[in-house]
Amino acid sequence: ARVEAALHEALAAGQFSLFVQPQRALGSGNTCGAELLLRWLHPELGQVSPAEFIPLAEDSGLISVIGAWVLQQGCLLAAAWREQGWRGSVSVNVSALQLRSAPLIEQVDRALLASALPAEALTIELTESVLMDDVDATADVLLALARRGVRVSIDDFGTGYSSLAYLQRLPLHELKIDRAFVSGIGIDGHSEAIIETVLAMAGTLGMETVAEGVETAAQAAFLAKLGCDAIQGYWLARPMPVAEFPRWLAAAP
Ligand code: G
Ligand code: G
Ligand code: MN
Ligand code: NA
Repeated sequence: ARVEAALHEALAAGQFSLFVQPQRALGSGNTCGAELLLRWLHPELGQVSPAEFIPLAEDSGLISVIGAWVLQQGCLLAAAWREQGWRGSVSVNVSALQLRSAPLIEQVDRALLASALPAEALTIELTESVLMDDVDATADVLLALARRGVRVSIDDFGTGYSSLAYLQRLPLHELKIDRAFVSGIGIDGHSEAIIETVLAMAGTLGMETVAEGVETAAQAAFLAKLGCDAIQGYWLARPMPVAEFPRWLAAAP
């Protein structure tokens, strides 16, 4: 109950904010996407990581309210950036409980309507475990998203257990290679082999690929050579306050 009160207050007091981390297409060099990352600046605790407070928000049921806020803000921001000429897709992370709750599709519809954002400019990121946990229920939600034209991405790919048969059956647009594998490039042959295999599989399944946690030029070069579509990570840019993104875009090649 104390946590619930704190999260309520955080929303009301405007303690939540969004950061954004750009993604670059390795072919064109364009900034093809940007992931939104929720931040909670607590007056006494300082920055609290979403890895800590999202589980608490799920337990207290507040995840739905917070998730709706992220979707609304995310779509409004994406629409504003589009207005300025940017043609990328904005990625929003969605947790297991959010996906299972009935209002997700309604929240997506409301956020798209209020922002007049084209559906393909919104990408929903789900982890593998969320996807595979209750495949039938998940499939319904993914189909509803796909019918609207919203893109769906599998986050942290390679850290969970995906059934390849389901991956093929579900309407999925993108696969994000977990940074644990990217950090092994040039160091660990197993990680490199896994990346190569995942990229080949994504190609076969017709999915786009984004490598996460790219921190060096050598990692980017390795991924480009293997045909990975896009990269995200500190090498390109650290997550930044959303207000800084237009200036970053203007300066990007
Ligand atoms: O940005 P950072 O490394 O602190 O993110 C930690 C974790 O929190 C990541 O797994 C990320 O996917 C998750 N996360 C960030 N923003 C959101 C959000 O808006 N909603 C949900 N459900 N998870 C988020
Ligand atoms: O689980 P998810 O992929 O949504 O988590 C994204 C998190 O990864 C963000 O919190 C972000 O701060 C972190 N991140 C982004 N780029 C890098 C990077 O290049 N290196 C490391 N170590 N973390 C990163
Ligand atoms: Mn993510
Ligand atoms: Na990830």
